[in-house]
Parts: sequence; structure tokens; C-alpha cells
Amino acid sequence: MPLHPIILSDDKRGGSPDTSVITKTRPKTQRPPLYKVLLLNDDYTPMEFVVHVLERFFGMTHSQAFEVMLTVHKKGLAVVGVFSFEVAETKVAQVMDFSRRHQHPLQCTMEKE
Ligand code: TYC
Repeated sequence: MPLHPIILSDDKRGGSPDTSVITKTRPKTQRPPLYKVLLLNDDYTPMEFVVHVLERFFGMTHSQAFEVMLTVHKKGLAVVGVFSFEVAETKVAQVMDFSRRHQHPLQCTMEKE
């Protein structure tokens, strides 16, 4: 991993632009990419089922879940959470499996933030 110098701003020696003293290095940290989980509207899934999904898989209260469900219903989709790749993939699979088992066409997808 490359080390990037930290140029201290208290270098009082003046001179040409490249004369700063390098006193420390630190490894550049990399944050893992995040993924948005999106819930899509459809004409058939009952509103109460969507509310239940949001409570069960996304830890929302009933009132949060109801609000988000209405947003999806009105706008066509909504971001219901932001997670690491593995967690997002698991949430999508859980929602899709649960919906299919209950014979609802509810769709859930993920996209890189
Ligand atoms: N549009 C659905 C209905 O009127 C409700 C719904 C909301 C469906 C959100 C899917 O992700 C969804 N019964």
C-alpha cells in the first residue's frame, strides 16, 4: 500500500514551493463501496405486506415502514437502506424469497452508491 506524505502547514522556511518538510506518513485507508437497496412499486402487492417486509428485514418501526411504503407507492421506488455488498445482497435475496413464497410480485434490487 503506498504511503502518502502529510505536508505540515507550519513550515516557515519559505523558499520555492517544493521545500516543505515531510514529518509523518500514514497508510491511505480505503472505505468499502456501499450499495443502495431499492424497493420497487407494483400494482398487486398488498400495502400491509410491504410494511411487514420493511419491519422484518430493514428494522423499521411500523410508522417508518408505512411512510416508506407510501413513498414507494407514490414515487415508484425508494432507497430502503445502504449496506456493504454482502449485506445488500442478503437483504435483496431475503425480500425476493419472502415475496415469492407469499406469491407477491414485489421487487427489490441493489445498486452501487
Ligand atoms: N402499489 C401497491 C398497492 O397499491 C402497494 C405497494 C407499495 C406495492 C410498495 C409495492 O414496493 C411496493 N397495493
